[in-house]
Amino acid sequence: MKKTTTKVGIVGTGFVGSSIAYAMINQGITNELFLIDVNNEKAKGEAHDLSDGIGWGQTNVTVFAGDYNDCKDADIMVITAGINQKPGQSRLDLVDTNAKIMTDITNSIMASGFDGILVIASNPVDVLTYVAWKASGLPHSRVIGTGTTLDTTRLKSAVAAKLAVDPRCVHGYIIGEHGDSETAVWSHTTIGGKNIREWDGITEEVLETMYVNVRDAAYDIIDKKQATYYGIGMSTTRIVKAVLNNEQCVLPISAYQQGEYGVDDVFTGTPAIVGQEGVREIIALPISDSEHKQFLNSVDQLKTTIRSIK
Ligand code: 6V0
Repeated sequence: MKKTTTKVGIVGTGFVGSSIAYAMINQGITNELFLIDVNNEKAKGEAHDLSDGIGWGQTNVTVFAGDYNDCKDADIMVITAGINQKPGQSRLDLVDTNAKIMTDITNSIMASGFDGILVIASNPVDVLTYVAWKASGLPHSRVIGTGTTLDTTRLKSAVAAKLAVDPRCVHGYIIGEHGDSETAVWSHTTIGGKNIREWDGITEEVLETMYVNVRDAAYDIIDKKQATYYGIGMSTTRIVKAVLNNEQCVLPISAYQQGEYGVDDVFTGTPAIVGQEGVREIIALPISDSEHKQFLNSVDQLKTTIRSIK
């Protein structure tokens, strides 16, 4: 009989993990949600607090603090554990500490007999998705990094504010590293089917300012409130929903590249079709030469970082 209930686990219940849990509960996308953290008291406290809201939620959700045995029959495991950026730190600065944490956690998840989809949010996310894939032994289609989903929704918001339209009506992507070398695909950014460069008030300077503000958004937010979490909470929830509902939806996730953009053996942000089997296929956008050059530079940085892991 087809399974009708869904079970999702989150490892790491800090700012990001608890924000993902909160967004998931509010959108009522799973029946069961369990939380794991090296600090078990924190996981228990978050589970209790989140459970207290279910009476006013969309749907009944069982929320509890679990352990790695609970991963065995989970549909999706989301990993958010690790250190976050401190003011002035780049995402790539976190790699050595977080690669070790990612390997340990992935090994523990897989030891349970887990046979679902991994969704990685910890930074540097493209590099750690590669690390998790290697450690898991899963097909690359079942390991998804949050990639540039957050950057892309930031781009939608920036364009929407400039043109006074709904962010959901802005179609475009940030691709490449979720980080300092990311690329805005202006050549395929449209609002109502009209390319952004054809809108009144849009100049190359305006586009560059929007790009820089999107790229540097995390630095700005971290300066002001020490961490970023609501945006990634909603972005990760969007990916989890696409998998659980078998949406075959196009999302700019970190996916394993096999030549689509002239690069291979790296996970990075590109639009891809996502459903219950994970990543069905990457969409190879016909990006401009300058966008492609920037994307290749981004991939070089990711590969160098992967090679540097101690
Ligand atoms: P946080 O609030 O410090 O939470 C991290 C949590 O991980 C803590 O509760 C730790 O106890 C836990 N933890 C650490 N090691 C382990 C372990 N071995 N097993 C289980 N739990 C462990 O950090 P925050 O939640 O702010 O950030 C988490 C990660 O998400 C960082 O790497 C961030 O850089 C990253 N982000 C990723 C984003 C994205 O777009 N992908 C966006 C924002 C942050």
